[in-house]
Amino acid sequence: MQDAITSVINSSDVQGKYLDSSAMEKLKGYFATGELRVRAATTISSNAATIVKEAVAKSLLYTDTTRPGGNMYTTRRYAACIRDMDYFLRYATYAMLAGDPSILDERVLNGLKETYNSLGVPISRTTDSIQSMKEVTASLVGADAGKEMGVYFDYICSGLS
Ligand code: CYC
Repeated sequence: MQDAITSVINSSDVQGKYLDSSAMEKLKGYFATGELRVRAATTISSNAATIVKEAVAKSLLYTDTTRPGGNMYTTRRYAACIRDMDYFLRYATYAMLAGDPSILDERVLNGLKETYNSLGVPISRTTDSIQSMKEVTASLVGADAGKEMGVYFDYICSGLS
């Protein structure tokens, strides 16, 4: 896992250089948004269940996915789906705090598309539900932090597509 600081330092290190002005600008941007990130993570962690619940209501409930024959049908599968959404929210929050998406590649996306395909989990429904979490989260944490979280929700969606 990397974060905004280690990724800037690593890329200077491979070139054997001190941080140049563009690297410094990246760091400044990260530090300037530090409080925003921490505040958003606090709000998200105390509202995680509500965020998932509202996103399910917006994108999955009463669709063919929850009806007999749908991938969320039976409580076992419904629970697996809610759990996956909670994973996406939690890991997107970690990535937003770190200012770097690498944790998503390593711990969420690695092999996920293949797993979903083999279990018949519909990818487009999954990305719809992630987009709904993005909207619900933005309405809770405000536009600036919502935009920052959006980067990582979108990253998960592109990794699945
Ligand atoms: C299943 N989701 C799974 C499985 C994995 C993950 C590995 C197979 C094993 C299991 O059932 O637990 C995902 N596991 C993860 C992730 C991590 C991990 C991301 C990283 C922390 O350790 N079905 C739908 C919805 C969608 C859904 C659209 C929810 C958004 O129709 C999810 N995932 C879903 C379902 C299953 C599943 C229903 C169970 C499928 C089955 O067993 O038939």
